[in-house]
Amino acid sequence: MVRLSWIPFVFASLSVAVETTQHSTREAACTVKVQHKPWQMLTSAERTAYINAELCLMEAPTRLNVAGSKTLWDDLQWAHILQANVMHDVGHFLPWHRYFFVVHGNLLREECGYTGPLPYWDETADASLSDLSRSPVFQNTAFGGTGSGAQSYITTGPFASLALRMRRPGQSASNYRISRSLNVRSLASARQASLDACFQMTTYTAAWECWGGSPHGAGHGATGGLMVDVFASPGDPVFYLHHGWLDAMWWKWQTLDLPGRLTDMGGRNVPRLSYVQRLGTGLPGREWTDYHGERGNITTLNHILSVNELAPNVTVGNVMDVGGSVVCADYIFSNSFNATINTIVDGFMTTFTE
Ligand SMILES: *[C@@H]1O[C@H](CO)[C@@H](O)[C@H](O)[C@H]1NC(C)=O
Ligand SMILES: *[C@@H]1O[C@H](CO)[C@@H](O)[C@H](O)[C@H]1NC(C)=O
Ligand SMILES: *[C@@H]1O[C@H](CO)[C@@H](O)[C@H](O)[C@H]1NC(C)=O
Ligand SMILES: [Cu+2]
Repeated sequence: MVRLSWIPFVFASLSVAVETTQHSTREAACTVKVQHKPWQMLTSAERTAYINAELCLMEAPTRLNVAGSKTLWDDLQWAHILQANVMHDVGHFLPWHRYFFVVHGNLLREECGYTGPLPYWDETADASLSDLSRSPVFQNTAFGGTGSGAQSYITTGPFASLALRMRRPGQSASNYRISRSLNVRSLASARQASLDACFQMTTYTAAWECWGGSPHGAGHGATGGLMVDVFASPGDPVFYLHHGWLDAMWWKWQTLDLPGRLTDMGGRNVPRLSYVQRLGTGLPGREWTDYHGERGNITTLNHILSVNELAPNVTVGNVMDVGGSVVCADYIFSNSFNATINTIVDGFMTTFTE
């Protein structure tokens, strides 16, 4: 069973070809926006199409050809494994995971012909369930259920026999599978009180650490197993649903103060030593922290986001606007989420006027 110290982390959305050169990023315009939509709001036909597209990605041949990788699924997981000590515990945590979500969605479209919405997990809605196995996410026709046995491997759903191969930087694992340990308790940090604290932050520098704390821990902790592995969690397709939700929260926060929050960036650029010591990796090398002219220990809009060779490098500035050419998406929020947010926003509006 995988058990690692869980530290707040991040994630993200979709789009259109971006060509980068050393000095400029030329982007195609955003013409057709992709919907980022709660899994709970997808029709059953849309759910089936998404699951089938994920299964296709899990069979698609590797593009990275790194040791041990056979499929694009391995490649995506590898990009996250390799950069676990680069893009966690830092200001670019949210932008990096937004871009990772986008790249995953683009691969579904390019490689598997997927045309539907990109789902996220409305964790606030599921936080009030008595048992997480009742969630629409964890049904046998969706992502399957909890794990069992010594390894806590899942035994139900379309991904029960998925062979995973990547686990830690510098090593490939002998095949393993998705482990889970569903528990609704961890979704308490997706409840209104927890979101409330983050929505009230007035600067990105304060907000990212809040989003990277309790809300980020919610879906990772509630799914358990592989999802609490800071390196290899994208092996479980629920990872994208969870980070899509976290990204929806960040985007909702951004929209509460536009256009200012399209350029509000900050936070440390390099993880704390204590964080990387827990990971056992050491600090990221200069190739990740001091490139393309960016210097210092503060994340800026010029910071480069890389998913290895799976997609072009972009900058943090390129992904700040969900309606921009790199992400090119529309976030769809449920009625129940809107009600939660309205309560929060009304709450602090009242505070301001008192
Ligand atoms: C970066 O800044 C953070 C505080 O914001 C500090 O904890 C960390 O040690 C710094 N890292 C480096 C490499 O300067
Ligand atoms: C993307 O960024 C990474 C990290 O700085 C760098 O190593 C890589 O060479 C860049 N790739 C391209 C195509 O510029
Ligand atoms: C949620 O609120 C947004 C505007 O803030 C609105 O566009 C959307 O239609 C609402 N969602 C539902 C399901 O009513
Ligand atoms: Cu991550």
